[in-house]
Parts: sequence; structure tokens; C-alpha cells
Amino acid sequence: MMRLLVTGGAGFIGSNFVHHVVAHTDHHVTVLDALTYAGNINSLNDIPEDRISFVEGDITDEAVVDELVAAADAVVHYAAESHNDNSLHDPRPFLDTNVVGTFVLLEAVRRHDVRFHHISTDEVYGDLELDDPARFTESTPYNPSSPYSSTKAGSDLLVRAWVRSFGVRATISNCSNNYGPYQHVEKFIPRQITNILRGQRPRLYGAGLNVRDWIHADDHSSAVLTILDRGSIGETYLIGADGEKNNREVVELLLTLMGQPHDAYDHVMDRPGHDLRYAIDSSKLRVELGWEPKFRNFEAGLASTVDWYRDNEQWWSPAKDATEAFYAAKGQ
Ligand code: NAD
Ligand code: TDX
Repeated sequence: MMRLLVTGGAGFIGSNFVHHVVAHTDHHVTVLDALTYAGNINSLNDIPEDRISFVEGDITDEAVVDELVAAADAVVHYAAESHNDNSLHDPRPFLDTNVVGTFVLLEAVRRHDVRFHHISTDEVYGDLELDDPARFTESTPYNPSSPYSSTKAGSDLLVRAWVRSFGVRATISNCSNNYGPYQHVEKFIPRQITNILRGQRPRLYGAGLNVRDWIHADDHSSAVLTILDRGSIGETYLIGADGEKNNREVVELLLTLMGQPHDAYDHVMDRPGHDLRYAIDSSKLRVELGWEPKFRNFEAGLASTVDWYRDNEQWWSPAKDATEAFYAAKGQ
């Protein structure tokens, strides 16, 4: 049994991780989450009370972080400002949370010699051409494009420096695009599902040919637990499930799954600096640590995600109008 401190555990992937940990281990979880617009305490509603403690607080708050880290066996660090479009509009919170917040956590795990796992993204590697046979590996040079991905790259480099200079016991994982329950309606897949549920048309940026490498959030969680159990200190592991699809294919699949004509979507203004393609080679994680994804059928995973949004309107509807107003103001 471990005492895990999970930052950002009321967010999309963090809450999926908490559900996964409670279902598959006997670890106790303490969630530290600031409940920003992206955090939702209701995502943790059905976790048994004896398995979880919830602390509303900011990862840049040194006193709160110090006390919680001192009481933990390991920290799994999900908290971040996570949306590229927001980072183009107002980058400042991305610097504060993603860079300064990670620094505050690293100093605390250094003081208390606590194991640290840092959650990051494949976006730190920049993008690939559509027709490039290459995929990202752990040795791909960093080349981030957006304020979001540059702050995530900065946080990864801080972790590496704290391992080398101070002997902090840390690992890093860089995962591809996640889908599944509890994802905020600002993100691509939930935005389109909830548009269709409300009788509105999906919105594709530009031509819709950009490629993302989709993985179910539960597979991300099992990979993180694997790294926490068996990963080598100081190492980086890429997490992906061979799920490359372009955005147009995803929207057409959603429309078909939801009983609409496959072409009932609109093209809207493209995202500035829009990364073309992400693709992950996760061989290191699979060969060295023996991890495998369980959700191998994207269409089935997407269908169960559609069902979840259909059944949980009370979870997503409070955020929908403000999110769409933000997009409408940008012509998206
Ligand atoms: P999210 O935006 O859904 O959740 C982020 C959570 O962090 C929220 O609960 C929010 O309240 C909390 N938070 C934000 N600032 C905070 C602060 N200063 N102090 C404490 N809590 C704070 O994000 P997500 O999509 O679940 O992403 C989680 C992590 O996974 C991020 O580090 C992200 O970079 C990474 N990641 C995401 C994806 C993806 O597809 N969404 C892919 C790879 C990696
Ligand atoms: O309405 C939309 N229409 C559209 O075409 C939205 C919201 C997005 N898109 C496109 C942009 C991207 O090509 O869909 C793709 C996915 O967009 P997002 O959901 O915003 O994700 P992305 O920018 O790829 O970043 C995601 O994956 C990596 C997460 O938000 C990051 O936190 C993670 O690091």
C-alpha cells in the first residue's frame, strides 16, 4: 500500500487515474487540486471515502505542497493548464502552474526525498509531417510550438535537472492525446459529442487533416502505474496506443455513431501554429516494462465515451455555454 499524492486529480486524466488506482490497487490517494475552471469535484463523487482525501489548493503554494508531500510515499503530478487554445489567448497561467508549480513540487520532493512521477505530453516534440513515416521516441529533440507545449517542455527539463543535480527520484512520461469520460467540453472530442447532443454541428479547425494519436485515458493510467511500479529513476517513457487518426475521420465517426449524416459538420478558423501530426513509438515502455494498452478498438472506445456524455449531461452542461461563447468570439 502506498500513500499517493495526485496533483490535478479533479481534472480529466487525473480523475481517470484516481478511479483506476482505486479499482486496481489498495493505495490511498490524496488529491491536491485548485479546482480551476477545468477541475470538477463531481468527477470523484463515487470514490469510497476511505480511499481518498481531497485538498483544494494550488501547487504554487509552498506551505500546502510541503505538508502534503511530507506525508506521501509518491507524488503523481497531473496538475496543469492543459488547453492549447487558452494558452494562445492568455499564456500567463501556463507559466505559473506548469513551470512554477512543477518547481515548487520538485523542491518539496527534494526536501522530503519522495518519489515523483511527472505527467507530460508528446507535444514537447513539436509536430511531424503528414507523410513522414517517423514517430516520436524518447530521443526526439524537444521542439514545442505553443505556449502550452513550451511550458510543458520547460517543466520536463526542470525534472531532468532535479534528478541530475539533486538526486531526486523522478520519472517522466509523455503521452499522446487522451479520450474518455470526464474530459472538459473545451477539448476536441467532448466538444463535438456535446454539440451533436445539443443539435449543433461539429466544428473542424481548418481542413481537418491534422493527425492525433488517440489513447483511452484508462490505458494512460495503467501505463503510469506501471512506470511508478517498475520504471527506472531518471528515465522518460513515451505512452501511446497506435491510435493515429485525422480530425475529419474522428468527426465523421462520431456523427455516424450518433446517427447523423457523416458530413454534417462545419469548417471553422484554424488554430494559429496548429501542429500537423503527433505519433508515438511506445516500444520502450512495452519492451522494458511489459505494458500493453487494453482499448485497442478506437470505435468501441469512442462509442462508450459518447454513451458517457449522453448519460452525464449534468456533469458537462454547466461548462458548455461559456466554452462555446469563448470559441464563438474567436470565429471557431
Ligand atoms: P485538465 O485541464 O482536464 O485538468 C487539469 C487539472 O489541474 C484540473 O483539475 C485543475 O483544476 C488542476 N489545476 C490547474 N492548475 C492548478 C494549480 N495551479 N494547482 C492545483 N491544481 C491545478 O487536464 P488533463 O487533460 O487532465 O491533463 C492532465 C495532465 O496530463 C497535464 O499535465 C497535461 O499536460 C497532461 N497530458 C494531457 C493530455 C491530454 O490529451 N489531455 C495528453 C498528454 C498529457
Ligand atoms: O473544436 C475543435 N475543433 C478542432 O478541429 C477543437 C477544440 C479542436 N480541434 C482540433 C485541434 C487539434 O488538431 O482537434 C485536435 C485536438 O485538439 P485538442 O482537443 O485541443 O487537443 P490538442 O491541442 O491536440 O492537445 C491535447 O493533446 C495533448 C491536450 O489538450 C493536451 O493537454 C495534451 O498535451
